[in-house]
Amino acid sequence: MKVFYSQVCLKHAPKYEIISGNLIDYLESPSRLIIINEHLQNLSSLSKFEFVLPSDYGLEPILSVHSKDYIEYLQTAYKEWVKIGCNKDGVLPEAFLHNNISSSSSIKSKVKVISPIAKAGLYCSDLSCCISEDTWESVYESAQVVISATLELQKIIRESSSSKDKNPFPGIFALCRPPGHHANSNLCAGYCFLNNVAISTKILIGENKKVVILDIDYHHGNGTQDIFYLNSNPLYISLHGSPDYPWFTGDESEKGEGEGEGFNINIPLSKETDDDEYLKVLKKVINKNIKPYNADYLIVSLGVDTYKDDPIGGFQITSEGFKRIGESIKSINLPTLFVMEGGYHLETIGINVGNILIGFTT
Ligand code: Q9C
Ligand code: ZN
Repeated sequence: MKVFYSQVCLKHAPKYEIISGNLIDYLESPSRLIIINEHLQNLSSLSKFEFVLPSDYGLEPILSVHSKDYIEYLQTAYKEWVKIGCNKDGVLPEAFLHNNISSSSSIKSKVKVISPIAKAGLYCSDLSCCISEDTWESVYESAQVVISATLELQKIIRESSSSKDKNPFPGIFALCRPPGHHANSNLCAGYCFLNNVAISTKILIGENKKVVILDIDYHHGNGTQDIFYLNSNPLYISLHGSPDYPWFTGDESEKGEGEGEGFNINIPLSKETDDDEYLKVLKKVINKNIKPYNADYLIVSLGVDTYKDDPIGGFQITSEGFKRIGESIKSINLPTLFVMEGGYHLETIGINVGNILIGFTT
């Protein structure tokens, strides 16, 4: 399996975040990627994984998902922030612009967002998305890793169907950070800045392909849901812990709207969910929803923060459980792009990601 990876993704390294009122070390750390990479490198003695550097496809694919003003904000936020004397560790909002900020529509329409501090509250919806000096470089590279992986998967599919030597369901892994599934077209949230999976999906849809997004990160992928809420392609399916972050979305009743109605499927689960229960639910959704959709590609939002000892997520999934999850994903029988999302238990993050991919390939 090809693994797309770049060290530029390691540069983004905020110092801290606020969780449940506590100021803590930033959990979405560069070491996460280093550990996964090392673990896969070690497995490669069995020639399982082949590492590939991304190419640069520019801003165009990114702008198919995100607004121009939001991208400009991400590019300039840190510089503007330090220019007015704010903390050099990075940008964090101190006030948020809410829809109900004022009952007077005349005040609402006059809200002025000029200061870098005000902008932070406009483009960021929580306190876990600090923008440090190198953030944009890593965020951009993370998207390029996923774009490169998407194009490679497409290429493999095209070549295999023309030569008729069907190797029917290859997989590719985009080992990237920062993650993406909490970001929507103009908001960063939950360690996410650009929605990598959405960018990849848009590329495939642009080639008239049908896509299923299976989001197995512990947290509800509110950004991905929002981006595609009105669309019947992709089919978005999320299995996530509830009640938990992002707190306001992820209910079963959110099914999509208009043409998109029925193409957004949320499966909230309790923290007690163990391997057997999780696999039962996953197999059911594969048979009942994923297979009948008849997609051309599967994109997996791969979080391993479902692991039993994850510091912020955590069902009761074991390392062995991840192998079985990988096997189930293989049974979907589609060309598959795995895109790295969450997972914060550093002692096992390598093994757990490795086990998903081993389950998928063997
Ligand atoms: N009590 C991803 O896994 N704060 N993002 C959580 C928990 C933010 C998680 C607070 C968690 C974001 C990609
Ligand atoms: Zn997560």
